[in-house]
Amino acid sequence: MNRRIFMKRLAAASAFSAAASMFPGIIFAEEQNSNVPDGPISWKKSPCRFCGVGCGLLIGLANGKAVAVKGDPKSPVNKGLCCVKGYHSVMSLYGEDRLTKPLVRKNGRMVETSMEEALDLVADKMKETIAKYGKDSVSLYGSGQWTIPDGYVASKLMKGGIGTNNLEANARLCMASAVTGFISSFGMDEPMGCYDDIDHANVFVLWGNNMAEMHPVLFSRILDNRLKRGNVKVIDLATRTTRTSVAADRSILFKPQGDLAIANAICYEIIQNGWVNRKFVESHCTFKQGKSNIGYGLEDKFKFKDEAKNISFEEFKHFLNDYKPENVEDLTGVSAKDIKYLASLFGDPNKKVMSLWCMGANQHTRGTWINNLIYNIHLLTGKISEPGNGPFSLTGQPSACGTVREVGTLTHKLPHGVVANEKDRKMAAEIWQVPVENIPAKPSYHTVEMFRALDRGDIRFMWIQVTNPLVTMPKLNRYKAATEKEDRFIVVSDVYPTPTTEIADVILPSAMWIEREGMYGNSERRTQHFEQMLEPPGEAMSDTWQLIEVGRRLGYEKLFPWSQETHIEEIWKEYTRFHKGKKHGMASYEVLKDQPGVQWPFVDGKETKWRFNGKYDPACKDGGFDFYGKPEGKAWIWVRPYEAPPESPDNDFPFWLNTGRVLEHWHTGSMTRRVPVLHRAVPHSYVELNPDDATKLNIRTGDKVKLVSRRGEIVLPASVNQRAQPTRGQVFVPFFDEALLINQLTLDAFCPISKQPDYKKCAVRVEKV
Ligand SMILES: Nc1nc2c(c(=O)[nH]1)N[C@H]1C(S)=C(S)[C@@H](COP(=O)(O)OP(=O)(O)OC[C@H]3O[C@@H](n4cnc5c(=O)[nH]c(N)nc54)[C@H](O)[C@@H]3O)O[C@H]1N2
Ligand SMILES: Nc1nc2c(c(=O)[nH]1)N[C@H]1C(S)=C(S)[C@@H](COP(=O)(O)OP(=O)(O)OC[C@H]3O[C@@H](n4cnc5c(=O)[nH]c(N)nc54)[C@H](O)[C@@H]3O)O[C@H]1N2
Ligand code: SF4
Ligand SMILES: [Mo]
Repeated sequence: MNRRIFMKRLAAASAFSAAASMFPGIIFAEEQNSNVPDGPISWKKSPCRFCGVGCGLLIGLANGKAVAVKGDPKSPVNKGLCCVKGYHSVMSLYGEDRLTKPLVRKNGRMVETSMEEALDLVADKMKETIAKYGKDSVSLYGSGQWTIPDGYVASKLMKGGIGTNNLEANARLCMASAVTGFISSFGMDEPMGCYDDIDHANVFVLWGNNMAEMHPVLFSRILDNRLKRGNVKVIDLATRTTRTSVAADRSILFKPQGDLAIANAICYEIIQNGWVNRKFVESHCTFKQGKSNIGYGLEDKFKFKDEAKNISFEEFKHFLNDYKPENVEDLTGVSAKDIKYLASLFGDPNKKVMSLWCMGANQHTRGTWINNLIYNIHLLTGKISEPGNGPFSLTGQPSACGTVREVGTLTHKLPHGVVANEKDRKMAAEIWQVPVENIPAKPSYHTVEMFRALDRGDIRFMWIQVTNPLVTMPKLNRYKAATEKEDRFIVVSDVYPTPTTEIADVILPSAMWIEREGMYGNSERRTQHFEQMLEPPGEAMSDTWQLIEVGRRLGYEKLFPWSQETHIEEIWKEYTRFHKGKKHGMASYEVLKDQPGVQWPFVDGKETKWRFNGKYDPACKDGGFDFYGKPEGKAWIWVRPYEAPPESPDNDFPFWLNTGRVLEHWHTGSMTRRVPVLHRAVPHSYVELNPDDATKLNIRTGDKVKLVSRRGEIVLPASVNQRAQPTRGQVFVPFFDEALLINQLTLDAFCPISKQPDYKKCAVRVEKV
């Protein structure tokens, strides 16, 4: 079945299931029984392939096929539960149009070829491009859905072999602000706490994330605790009323970008009311001031360097005078009373508070800042690094932590280090057995800038694996045009045809998830192994092995000495040499194979649940709190002001455009739209309007609506009073539908520190068609 037929079928199924779209979330089950085999089913463990919760699954196998899924009762993550995507995950392996043969563009047409020839061509093209334009003209763009071995091999090939830092991953669009938030506040990446915090906290503050749909199994653990313990409150701070808000005890709606002022106002109240945990702050924190008016990265080759000036507590207190709750009501859209209520929850010494956040905070032109500000609140009150008290940054993808952050598949990173640090380069050079001069000390391009470089012609070759940027990049029209320019060569490894494979010069079919062996690392520092359970279809090959094959063809045989049978085990052994010691030690291959996931730091056979607290973390000095990522073991409390977003509604474009996801679909829908039950639940995209705005514009559910931004326009059906509701003056569009590309409208402004784009805010006009 070719791509056109697939799109037609999608459309037909949408029409057929118009009823389903009126009852979003209701699943039609007729296919579910059609595949059940008569014979015995064997069960093998694997982490879920979808979100960063990282549920443990048991995959039911029969006759060489995956036929069933159940939650793994032994997994401490989900204790036997799954969400609808997890339960249907194996069906996404069996879409009729799986890519099984490599395709190569010849005279404008894609023609089938053998894997050997396709890999030869990729390697030849890389060599040719490097010879003509230099090392920094080739690039690799990967993913938080890469397995850890994929990412490790990618880093070794690009940084150790070729000698370019042109390696990035879609997690730049997702987790970059979380990383820079951690690094600037604590000097080390990844949460101090873990999911067990949920079983101890009394208050959960969600900072603009829709947990009921995006981290559903974890959210159910929160609700479960509320039911069992009674003394639990969930506060949904958000810009949109979602299923999460409805389940919460309190829904507090704020204006986009208002979170910066809310967090500062909470700190103001905490100080004014004497709720600061003085002993904790004096012993474990220092105060810092960074730069202000830092820009939005809208211009090419944007450069920014932050500073960290020492300031006193008194200076910090003085800065907060601008954030008296009464004075920020307009800016935030939140009443002083509600801000004071929030502050009182953090301020109450008898309450344990957990903050949770995801893309509302990270996809933000001040994403690093809002991360810092949430930490400020927890640090001022000393509610951190102990069971139930913790700021917890949720990850989106199954291995954004494991692969992109821990292996470090970003331009500035190395496994367990950064390219700018000579010691880190030396360690990598030693483990990789390459001359240290091979590894360039200067980062090159972050994701948005990498696509801009492709546009300019500074980059001429790009290999894209496990990501679908022609749907998910902001300001898509510009970056799509970049891929189509003369003398650009694009290789795409995927499992299905997508808008990204459409622009490719070579398409490599990949082995998906349990068709190969690998590891993922989830939100709570948990590494999970899965074995190969199925044969990949046709000539499909794992992404790891594709990279190795091309690496060998480029002459780096010595870097990739492993056999196909044992390479994952050997890669793991080599990789964990980077992470020795009490602060980052990882479990052995044997332990990972045996356990339903292991949390690092894994020290003397024991997981570390809470870092920076000597009661739980063997790396701490003296058994007390020790923020050892920073000099003097002190965490940094930052002055971070409110600054306006780069584009706000005005007369010409009077609405905010917010974008995101829905429960049933995974990102660009390439996998979940091929699962009939998930597709029918939400068959196409839509624009969600506030009912008051809809009435004013005379728009009803199903009406066609045109959205126009300064960058593009799109026509979609309206959705009013259905699943969720944006605040007045805001519309929301999910991005799973490749036929309705909302990223043609979004803005490519980013946080100058993290370089993560803000997909949650730009200005649009809304017209009834
Ligand atoms: N079903 C499903 N689950 C998924 C995914 C999926 O595709 N489908 N993807 C996974 C991935 S990779 C990710 S990154 C996560 C995303 O998980 P979430 O972040 O929970 O989801 P989004 O829909 O991207 O973002 C939604 C929220 O952004 C908030 N927001 C908008 N503007 C602002 C603002 O100015 N400030 C703040 N603080 N908040 C704001 C809104 O309140 C809105 O509810 O989901 C993961 N889980
Ligand atoms: N408007 C808007 N845009 C956004 C966001 C938003 O909130 N709003 N969120 C951003 C965020 S947080 C994220 S994480 C990104 C996600 O953006 P993408 O990563 O671009 O989206 P996915 O659909 O996850 O793409 C994964 C691709 O890998 C393919 N695939 C699946 N398994 C394999 C495999 O084993 N090997 C290979 N080679 N391919 C495989 C899938 O078919 C799919 O095409 O989107 C970003 N873009
Ligand atoms: S919550 Fe996330 S990890 Fe768990 S089953 Fe659902 S998609 Fe998979
Ligand atoms: Mo993400």
